[in-house]
Amino acid sequence: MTQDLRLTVAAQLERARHRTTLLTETVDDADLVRQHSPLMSPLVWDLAHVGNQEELWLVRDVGGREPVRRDIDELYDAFKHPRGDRPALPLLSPAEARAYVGQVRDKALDVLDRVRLDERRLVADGFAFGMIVQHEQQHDETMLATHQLRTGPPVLPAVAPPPSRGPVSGEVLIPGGPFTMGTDTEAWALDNERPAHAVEVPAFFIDAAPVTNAQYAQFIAAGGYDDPGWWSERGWAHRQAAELTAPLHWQRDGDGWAYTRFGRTERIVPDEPVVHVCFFEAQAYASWAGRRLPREEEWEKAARFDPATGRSRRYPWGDDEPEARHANLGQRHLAPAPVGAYPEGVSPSGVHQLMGDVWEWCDSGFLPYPGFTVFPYAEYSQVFFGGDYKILRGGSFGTDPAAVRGTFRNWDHPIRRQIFSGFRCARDATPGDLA
Ligand code: AVJ
Ligand code: FE
Repeated sequence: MTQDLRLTVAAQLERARHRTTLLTETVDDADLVRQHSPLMSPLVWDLAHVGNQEELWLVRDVGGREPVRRDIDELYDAFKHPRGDRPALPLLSPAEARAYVGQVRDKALDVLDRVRLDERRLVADGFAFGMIVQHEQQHDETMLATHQLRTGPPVLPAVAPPPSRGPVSGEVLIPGGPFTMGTDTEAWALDNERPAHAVEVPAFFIDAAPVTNAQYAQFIAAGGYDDPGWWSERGWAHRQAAELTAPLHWQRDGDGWAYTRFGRTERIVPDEPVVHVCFFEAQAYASWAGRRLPREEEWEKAARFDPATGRSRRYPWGDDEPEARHANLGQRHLAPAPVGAYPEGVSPSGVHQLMGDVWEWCDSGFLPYPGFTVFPYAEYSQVFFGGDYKILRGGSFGTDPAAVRGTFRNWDHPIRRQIFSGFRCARDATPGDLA
């Protein structure tokens, strides 16, 4: 068991590093140090920051070893310098950053060989290693978003996502009653996913699939961006100030739309989930459609609750780890897959594509669950609770399976849309629906 776990951890660290390497070796040094958007760090900052977190947790804390570099912690502390200021810092050069992350990794693997995995809660079930694997994969998704914002010819390999295996439309009724939200048993779950607790969720309807480009284009064509009636007050103010007229990266193409993705321009694919919309756009679409966004507990119940057993599953399809047949995760494809592409990933209630493709905005703020305790550090979750954030669930095509679960909680400001964010709609069930 222990040896198995060590091998699993080593393989996961290796997979994350393989991805980091792909994202940082496909552009030249000038591209690595450039800031492609004020919202994003230079790629070389993410690279060294990934190494620095690994050094802080695995080399120094778990391993009790001497620092690899004692002089750079402050440069790579995300709380010390906002993203927009990072290009001006005396950062490690690309060559220095690569050497640094390599040295840290060698030491971390040595620590992995020697550490007793059951000695401290921090290392039980390999948690600290899993946290660092997830951290690197999270920054890899951030770096993928930076790639999407950079200009120039394509550099990343793009394998087309699988086709739809059949139409999926309409909505699904999720019965009212309690379900278990969050987890006590998921070994690498982060503190904000804990503890497991019962939540009473009244019956509701949720879309069987995420909202597609074709559906979203109808909202635009119907004048949705010009009618404040569909928008919240704050949403409309933002729509005006930011001059939103369509999802990020969309451009007019004759009577239709095209988008540029990772350097390739093509017509929008009608039955692909819409991506690169902010919370306010998602909310406006939902009210135009006579619907609303799901609340976080509704999303999780639709994804995990099995009405036959009353149990909450790890994933919509069951308890098995994600495989390519279940969901569009892990940057295998550089786009969401069309609706209907993953019949094997469907939830017990018949909801498709909850995991992968696009992060789904929920109409909930980021708050601790009852009984929350910080573990292992307050700056992952706690400092963000109650801030100006909305929850996103399910992961995107750019999220690694190691960095998402049925219980995983992501959050961002409601105006953000450089992330791979989409949504699906929901509505209350009325007594008539249940009769
Ligand atoms: C959980 C995705 C909001 O990227 O800001 C990375 C994850 N925390 N480094 C982020 C994270 C520290 C975080 N999100
Ligand atoms: Fe980080």
